[in-house]
Amino acid sequence: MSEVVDTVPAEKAELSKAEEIDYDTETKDGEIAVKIICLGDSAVGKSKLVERYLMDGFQPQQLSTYALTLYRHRTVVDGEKVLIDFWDTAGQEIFQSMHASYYYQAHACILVFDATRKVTYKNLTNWYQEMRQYRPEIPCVCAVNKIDTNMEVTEKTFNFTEKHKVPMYYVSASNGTNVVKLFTDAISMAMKYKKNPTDFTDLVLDELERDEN
Ligand SMILES: Nc1nc2c(ncn2[C@@H]2O[C@H](COP(=O)(O)OP(=O)(O)O)[C@@H](O)[C@H]2O)c(=O)[nH]1
Ligand SMILES: [Mg+2]
Repeated sequence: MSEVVDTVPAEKAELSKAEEIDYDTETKDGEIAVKIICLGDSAVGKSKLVERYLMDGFQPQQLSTYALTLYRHRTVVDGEKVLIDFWDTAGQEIFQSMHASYYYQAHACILVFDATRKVTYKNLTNWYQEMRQYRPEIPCVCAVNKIDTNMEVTEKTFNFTEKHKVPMYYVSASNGTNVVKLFTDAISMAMKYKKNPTDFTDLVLDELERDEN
């Protein structure tokens, strides 16, 4: 993990700034700050999807500490200024588990699997369960990616959707199908959640912190 630190010294100053965001509050510019995490097996297309959504001019930042990549995006939704940090894994997913800090303060989750590799669908359940341990209430969407190589998959329904009440999006990072829809929905859900958090764990932690002070 520390290899990453050594390869991007020039970006370090930026990184510490990025790390300092408290996603539970507004930014100093009065933006709503939301954190959206991407989860799924290695090579399902998580990074390509974010890059496709953000298109060009994007300089992802390697966050050294947790082996992750941060994509910071600013936009306006319904007249409100929003800062969105998409957190993307940078290799740690091969261990089938992410560090707790990856989940910390996340407002929404995008789960991704690969239409050409069944095992990546099977593993969704593990990712989902791990995420729920840390974030019991956050909205979650699911993307079956690479439909450009397997169009038949779009005829299928998935038990996962029913079971966990997670909407499914049939997408392709390669040709762009449904990518904007996936991300704009995830952003609006994250904003909704932030404005009206029902996350019991958060409330409990807040209470505990208050007691300590
Ligand atoms: N055909 C096709 N290939 C894709 C698509 N999205 C990603 N890939 C390929 O899948 C591989 C893994 O993508 P990447 O974004 O690095 O996966 P990650 O490990 O989940 O971040 C790369 O070779 C991509 O070019 C897609 O929608 N269609
Ligand atoms: Mg990646």
